[in-house]
Amino acid sequence: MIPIQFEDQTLVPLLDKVRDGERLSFDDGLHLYRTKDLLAVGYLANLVRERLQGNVTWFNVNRHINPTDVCVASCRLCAFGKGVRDASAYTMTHEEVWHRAGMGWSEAITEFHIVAGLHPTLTLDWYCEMLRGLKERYPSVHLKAFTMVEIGYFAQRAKLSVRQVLQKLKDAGMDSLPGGGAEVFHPRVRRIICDHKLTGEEWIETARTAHELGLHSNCTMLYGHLETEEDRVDHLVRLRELQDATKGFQTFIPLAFHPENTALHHLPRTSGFMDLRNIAVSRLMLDNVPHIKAYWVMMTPQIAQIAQRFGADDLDGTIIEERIYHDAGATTAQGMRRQDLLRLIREAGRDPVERDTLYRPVERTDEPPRRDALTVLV
Ligand code: V47
Repeated sequence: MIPIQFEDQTLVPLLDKVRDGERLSFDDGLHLYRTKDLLAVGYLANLVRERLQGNVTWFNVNRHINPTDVCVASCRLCAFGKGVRDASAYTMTHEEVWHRAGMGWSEAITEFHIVAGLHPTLTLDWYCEMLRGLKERYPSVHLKAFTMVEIGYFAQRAKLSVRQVLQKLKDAGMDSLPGGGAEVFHPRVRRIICDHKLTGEEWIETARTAHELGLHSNCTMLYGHLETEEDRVDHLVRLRELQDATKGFQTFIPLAFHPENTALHHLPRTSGFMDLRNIAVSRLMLDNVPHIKAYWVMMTPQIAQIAQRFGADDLDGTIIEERIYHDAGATTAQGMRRQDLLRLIREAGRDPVERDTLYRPVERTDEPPRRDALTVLV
């Protein structure tokens, strides 16, 4: 074995644990957040990443759709949600959603990522109809739709249980759920950044129910606002506990807080150091979650590329049109071409593999793209 020289020698016991595949403790997590030796943390995370995923970096060809930005929650962390009477707010019709879904490059999209504000009058039936219409028009496209927060809100409005809501959406075509809305579970932080959202426990229980119904989901953590290092480790440990029970999480996405146009605009943006550390620590703490996603819109393509050597094994995605981060001041592009994703991944020395939402490799041939995914595209 090649001898490793860590600048921070106190990390050597963690190297032994990681090499032995031993689970890291809460205190180990804190240690990883507090050391200045980022390269050592990255080295450890890379060991786990390569053990789980080899040299592969996964990417996908997807489109984000945000049917409405009207939101009753008015979270301090958010720049996307608008009041129902706000002149700049929008709500798409079903036809607009279906049409927008088909706009983009001439590439066969495998996933629609659908997230919206908590709209006070749109009904559960409206969302089910929207999903059915998407499935009818784009039958091969996976519908990754609605955060746990939206699910909780639908249940409250429709006076149904979370399980009933999830079942109805599943029957209408929802294939899996994205990981948003988790923020940081600790109630002290939640009270300040998103006081009208469901609690951390409710987020966990909603995810548990989704997994019990056979729906996969992702999970996230929003960092770089008012949370402490303990809050972050606590968040990761709680996700790890649920994953032990359900195995339903596919990927974890650390999300860097963007303060512009939010009620927390006085806070500084996260640094590259912090972004890479969160990728690495999550890879090390979430030993049972198969993938760690570097979301380039949020962390820039440059950092997302380096993240492929700090624990990440996924680079999401073509996206095409992004609103949540751009409303909060993101200066990254709206979308990325497939060939640019390939270039970024290859330059990082990784082998790009296109995936669908469930991490099955997607075969591309030189034949024309599938018609069913491209009715409006070409
Ligand atoms: O839930 C909102 C966060 C999330 C801000 O599952 C903000 O594959 C930073 O969850 N600054 C939505 N973050 C994005 C999300 C996501 C993204 C990419 C892939 C997947 C996936 C999920 O963005 C929200 C919230 O946590 N957010 N406002 C802000 N100002």
